[in-house]
Amino acid sequence: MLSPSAQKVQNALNQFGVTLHVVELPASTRTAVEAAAAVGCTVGQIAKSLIFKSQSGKAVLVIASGPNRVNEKQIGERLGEPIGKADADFVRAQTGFVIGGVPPVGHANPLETFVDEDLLQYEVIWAAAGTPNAVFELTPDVLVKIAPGHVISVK
Ligand code: 5CA
Repeated sequence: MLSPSAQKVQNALNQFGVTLHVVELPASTRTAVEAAAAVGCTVGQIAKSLIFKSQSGKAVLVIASGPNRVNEKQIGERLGEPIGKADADFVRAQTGFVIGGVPPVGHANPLETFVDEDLLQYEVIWAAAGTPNAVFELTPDVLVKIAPGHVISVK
């Protein structure tokens, strides 16, 4: 049995017609480093779903490889308006999930999305699945399919 938030992500994944399985782990997957340790992959293979807020109040999703620090200036230029960090309440309202569990799909509102090109080098990657203990494994090509957006260098 998945917790309700993890099940919400599983349901969203099911709608894409791909076979992906959310797993809930005893260990924390709240951060990229913890998630990598919990599943036994490199931090680079963790797809972090980061929420930013644009100047006009739009939510922007950047799916970044674990170690990469997002270059907000560059994303802002690409978007056409500056972006900054979002606070926890904004993340919760826009995605329906808490920080540390924000998944790449299944959000409350559709989000303009940028995908880190560094994720494409891996055979498999892992993403958060709704809670700070839930993740799922996928391939980069499936990520780009289910979370369509601009594939760019984010760092
Ligand atoms: N489950 C893991 C691996 S996928 C995960 O969600 N990692 S994460 O990096 O995507 O989520 C944590 C991110 O949330 C941090 O990198 C940071 O950008 C953001 N964050 C953490 N604390 C806060 C906060 N108080 N306010 C806004 N954003 C925060």
